Amino acid sequence: MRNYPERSSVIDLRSDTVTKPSLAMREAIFKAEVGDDVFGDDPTVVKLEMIIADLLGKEYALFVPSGTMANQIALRSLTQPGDEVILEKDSHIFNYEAGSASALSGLQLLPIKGKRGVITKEQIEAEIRPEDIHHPRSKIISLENTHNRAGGTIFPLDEIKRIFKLAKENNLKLYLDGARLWNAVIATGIPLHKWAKNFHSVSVCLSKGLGAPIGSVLAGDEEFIKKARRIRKMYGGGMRQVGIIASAGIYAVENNFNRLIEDHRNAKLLAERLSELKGIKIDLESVHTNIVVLDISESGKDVPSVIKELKEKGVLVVPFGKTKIRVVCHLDVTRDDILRALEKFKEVFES
Ligand code: TLP
Repeated sequence: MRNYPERSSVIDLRSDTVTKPSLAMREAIFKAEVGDDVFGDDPTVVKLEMIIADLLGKEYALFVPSGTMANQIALRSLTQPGDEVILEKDSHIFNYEAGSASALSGLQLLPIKGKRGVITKEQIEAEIRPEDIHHPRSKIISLENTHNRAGGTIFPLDEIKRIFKLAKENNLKLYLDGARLWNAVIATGIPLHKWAKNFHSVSVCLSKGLGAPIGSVLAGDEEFIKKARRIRKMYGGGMRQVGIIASAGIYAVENNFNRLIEDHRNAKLLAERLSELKGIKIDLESVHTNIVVLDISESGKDVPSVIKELKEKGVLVVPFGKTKIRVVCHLDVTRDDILRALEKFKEVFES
């Protein structure tokens, strides 16, 4: 029997989804006013939707259980089976949503390989289908900001503006998976509405860096949200006294948004120090926010055994492909935890 460290001493860097509600957040949950949200009666959900719609500069917003459901509702609301979605090859929708765009909406996905998660207007333009009965109809361009698999990278606003213009000229909808758009805002100082203005619709997640236990919000115009509400019901995402959860989302936006800068500083420190260790390669220029991706192919070690060794020392991380490991900084890891984690990495890579 191995002696694993006590749970409390574990430094969990697997994702920013692992955070637990603080006492203050739980108090907000405790006090939440509720009603049946399928009837539109939950005042706390309505308040959250209004806050997010306002922040994003959109007409309406819709609270949904997860980022995956937000993405899938958006795709379904904007397409017919057989339509095509242009997206980046490493995007969450293409890699981590269990094939649901095809399974639930009958969509064909057209992936384009980007650089640090960024695809250009020219790359997209080359893939837009001409009107022809043989082709699927190009319908949506979907971007991700920040880009998870590229390591939390920021999609430059100028390129987004060019892509938006292209989308309008070709009668396509531009959609943003903004699960971590909050991080892009804090890293650049560009407010949410300035990003969102370039998209037909946007989703943001409350249960990543912001630290709420559950929930995402989808935003757009009245017609889109009306359709999205129907699809949410179809997908089983219509929830009842869900102000209980929305209250945590409101608390998260009000209290945990500005502090994301701390996660970015921790990620930078971690990336710089880890890149000095033998056999670890990190693209330091891609460390824009709270995520660090380590390439260990030159260490002579394999990913599963590094993960196991780190786990035995009380540090949790996830595999990110055959030779890579992802490390994510968040609300529940302090600078001190980061320094302790660095010591453990040192023991694994320099022993
Ligand atoms: N990402 C998770 C895993 O699914 C990989 C993580 O740990 O990072 N969009 C983006 C950009 C995401 O990173 C995620 C979650 C989602 C959507 C989906 O959110 P949930 O998990 O709420 O369905």
